[in-house]
Amino acid sequence: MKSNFKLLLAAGTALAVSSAAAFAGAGVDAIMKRGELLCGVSGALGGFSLPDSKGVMQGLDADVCRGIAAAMGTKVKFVPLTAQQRFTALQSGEVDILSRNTTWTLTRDTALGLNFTAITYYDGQGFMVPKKLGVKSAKELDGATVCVQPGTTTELNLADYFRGNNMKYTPVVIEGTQETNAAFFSGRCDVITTDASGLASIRANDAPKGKSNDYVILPEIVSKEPLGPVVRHGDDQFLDIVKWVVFAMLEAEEYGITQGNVDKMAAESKNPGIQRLLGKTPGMGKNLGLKEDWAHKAIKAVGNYGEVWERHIPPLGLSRGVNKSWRDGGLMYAPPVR
Ligand SMILES: N[C@@H](CCC(=O)N[C@@H](CS)C(=O)NCC(=O)O)C(=O)O
Repeated sequence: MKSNFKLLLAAGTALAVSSAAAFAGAGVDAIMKRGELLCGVSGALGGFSLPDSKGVMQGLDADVCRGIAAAMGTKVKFVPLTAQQRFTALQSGEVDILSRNTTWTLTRDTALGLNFTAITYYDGQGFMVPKKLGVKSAKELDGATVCVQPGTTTELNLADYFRGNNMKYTPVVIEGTQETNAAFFSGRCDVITTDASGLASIRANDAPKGKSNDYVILPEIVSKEPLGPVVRHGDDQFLDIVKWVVFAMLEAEEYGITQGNVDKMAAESKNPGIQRLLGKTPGMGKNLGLKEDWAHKAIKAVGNYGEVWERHIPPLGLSRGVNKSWRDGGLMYAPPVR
């Protein structure tokens, strides 16, 4: 029995290795042939991905995909996915990439057959309660009913936090942001928990009209939630492209290259780093298997990382904090484009 299992395992590994080799670049080829990047988003989270009144997907996660598509010279199509659906959708090829407030963890990066690429938002999990409960700290939540979404790190951290603090809670597990928020705002649970950015978004966008100040986000941040785009195992070229488009957006901010001045910078700048980034000095594009103006196109489409951030996140009432560039004391740091 045991040796059979080992054999099966070996066969499985061999298959995985050979299919990975066969698929090198396959994702990129498919995207290029289709002329469209299929980007899995939440679609229900203001600031990250939410359609505007014209039906155009807006937000930081959406713009990351727009930047990647621009660098590849393709269109982009957004596919809204719940937390529960997202990994299967990526594994099955329904989408090419997830840019969907998704936390980088070891298990997701390995056992799920996925590759995290870069961190586009440093976050952490928090709790929100109605002000009228008079709760000031998460330590006072013993016995609470907590609304939480399935298939999230949130669910796991919640269990860890309450166990670690010797507190009890009753989870109310509901799939889908709108459904979860509705449950919270109608009083089906005392507390809602998710990424702090998600809480700010829910308070700003989903609270009953004029009532957002009736809800408070408690001061405790109980986990690390590094959020960023995810791709499938097996296409290193696509992994590189996604990673380096994000890094290019960060590096553009370091150089002061913006959506407004990128053409002028490309034409006039004598800075060797800028010339390399914007393809004036060739080589970077070739290394990625893209045209030399890949980063120029991405910045032209959405701006640098700071511009994307400023466009979408301040309306949630959040300040840049650790998501500032390392030059301003934050954690956003890109390896050099060279
Ligand atoms: N970052 C966490 C949580 C992400 C998450 O899915 N959060 C919820 C609440 S903000 C969400 O986006 N739900 C949208 C949906 O399921 O439609 C994770 O990767 O597991």
